[in-house]
Amino acid sequence: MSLLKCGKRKLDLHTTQVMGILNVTPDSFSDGGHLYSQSTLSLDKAVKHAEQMLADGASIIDIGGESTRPGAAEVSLQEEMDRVLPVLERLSAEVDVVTSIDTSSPELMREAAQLGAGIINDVRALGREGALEAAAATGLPVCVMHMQGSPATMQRAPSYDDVVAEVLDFLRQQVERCAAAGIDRSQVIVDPGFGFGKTLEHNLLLLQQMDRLLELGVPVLSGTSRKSMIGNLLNREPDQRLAGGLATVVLAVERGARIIRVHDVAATVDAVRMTEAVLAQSVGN
Ligand code: 7PM
Repeated sequence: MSLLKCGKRKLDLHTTQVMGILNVTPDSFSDGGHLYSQSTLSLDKAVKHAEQMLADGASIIDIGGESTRPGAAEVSLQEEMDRVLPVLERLSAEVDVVTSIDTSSPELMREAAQLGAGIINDVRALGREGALEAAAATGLPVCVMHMQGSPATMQRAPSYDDVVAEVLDFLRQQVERCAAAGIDRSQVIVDPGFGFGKTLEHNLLLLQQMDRLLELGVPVLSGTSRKSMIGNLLNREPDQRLAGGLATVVLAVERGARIIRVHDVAATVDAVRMTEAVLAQSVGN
């Protein structure tokens, strides 16, 4: 369960790893006349951001080109590819780090693997037509996440009888489905999907009982960074959610999460190291 084979690189999950979020947003400077519709300027900025996160202690850079914000419209495949692939190409050539690709598109999974991606991270748990087969064909580790509904509608009326049991059942089924498709169990990561079709109470309960996901025997990823579960509880805007977010990081690490997905890498790495030191300390002199 503890060594991920991310293409050319390996990732040791004996200790908790921090995944830095690299958002690649639409580019207002694009002239549309290039192979990829992104300017050198925005590419340079993305590479610099990734390098900073690496210097701050991230071991994975998560590249996402599709906004999965509640209520967001879906972006076209071409748009998503135009945002993600140039950045991935630059990072593969210039930065020594494992990249993960936040996508549900089988076409992008295949292209990204060709360009050196290390992990496939799919908030739709390989649910799109052809996604499971595409992910399996890459031979890369996959992160499967729980979501109730779709990004467009998921926050309208989230409802569960027992949210922890239902998320656990779903993730168990996804591990089996991946294994049946030829993805080694040791290369599957599960994620409860904070904020994806969950009320504040659902999110708090999932974090409180995150250790129940460990029975699946695969690494758990936790992504709470700047999310509304923090904002709603503390009444804070996204740029004021770091302290609340760090509290969730400490709790997730204590409950056995092995990958922490965040915007604020430096502060998170400190919180993770501190938490792990306390957990590892044994009685002595
Ligand atoms: C707008 C709203 C943009 C929400 C982006 C988001 C997760 C993820 C995201 C997660 C995994 C965000 C989300 N969240 N992948 N991708 N787990 N595995 O807040 O929780 O970053 S996108």
